[in-house]
Amino acid sequence: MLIKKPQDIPSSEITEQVIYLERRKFMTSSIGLTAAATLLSPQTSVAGYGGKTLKFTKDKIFDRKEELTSFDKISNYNNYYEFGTDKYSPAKNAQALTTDPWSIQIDGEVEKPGTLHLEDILKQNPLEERIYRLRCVERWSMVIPWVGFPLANLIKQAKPTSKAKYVQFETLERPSEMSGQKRNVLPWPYIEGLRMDEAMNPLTLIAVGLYGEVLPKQNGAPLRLVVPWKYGFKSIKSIVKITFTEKEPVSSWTKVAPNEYGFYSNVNPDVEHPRWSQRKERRIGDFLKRKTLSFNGYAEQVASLYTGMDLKKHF
Ligand SMILES: Nc1nc2c(c(=O)[nH]1)N[C@H]1C(S)=C(S)[C@@H](COP(=O)(O)O)O[C@H]1N2
Ligand SMILES: [Mo]
Repeated sequence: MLIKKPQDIPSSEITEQVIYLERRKFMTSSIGLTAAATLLSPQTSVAGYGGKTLKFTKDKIFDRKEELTSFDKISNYNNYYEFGTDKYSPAKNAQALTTDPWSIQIDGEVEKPGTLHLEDILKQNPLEERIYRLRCVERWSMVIPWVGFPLANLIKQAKPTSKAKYVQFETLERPSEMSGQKRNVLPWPYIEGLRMDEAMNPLTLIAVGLYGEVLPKQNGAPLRLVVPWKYGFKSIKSIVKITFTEKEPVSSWTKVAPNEYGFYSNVNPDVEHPRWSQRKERRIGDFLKRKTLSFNGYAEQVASLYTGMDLKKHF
């Protein structure tokens, strides 16, 4: 479904497509991927994964020229409470999740509610690579080469009504496969939300891949949200439902601790988390901390969404 073998791809598409492998061209078939990976230092940003390869274009605008976090770190240091509350459990426990077949329910204030199958979503939404920083509220960050498509495309296809002011997202609830859901650490299913203009912003991505390959389960397969100017918890994983609403959604984190996790959750070094300062962060792999940037460095693209709002109040 996601995958086309090279022989299935018409030559016209081959000239258009930019495969992630371009970046690691030096690792050609003469030297096996695993063998090559072991020759490189742990700091080198390459995938060593062998997952199914995706077909996508690459937008130069989003190549930040920052060192990418390695595939190994991105896929072994995760927050995904459905699979355990520590960072190392999801890589192990998420493998139990069935991600195929997968469908998403679209409902609420839309002209075209219904159930969309992942295959159809992917047929209608061409993929591109976006390199984004992810800043977790817990003060660590990564630079991640996602593969996905703008959420705006999907929203336009659903045709929201004039009453649709917000978008609510829901993760799968399946305790038989999601072992963490047997504990009440969060209200399940995991819920997140965006204001309509945030959801429509061209930066807002639905990711289905990482390092050119199908998203690992621990990173939210088969599809997850990525909102790079907000704290990581906004980027909800394994989405099964998108609801358009008139009222502001209440996220799982807001339900648990409204004083710590507000609706907006913009990366803002000037607003302290009640238990710690947000001025600095540690890029995974670095020893020294770095300054956290306003809107995680995306102020130019998104600051105007919040003109006139007091972001200390609307944290
Ligand atoms: N369904 C779901 N989505 C989730 C979470 C979660 O626990 N459950 N954790 C969030 C948090 S706190 C972060 S920092 C990011 C981490 O994404 P990553 O593991 O791909 O880096 O996922 C977010 N999405
Ligand atoms: Mo997070």
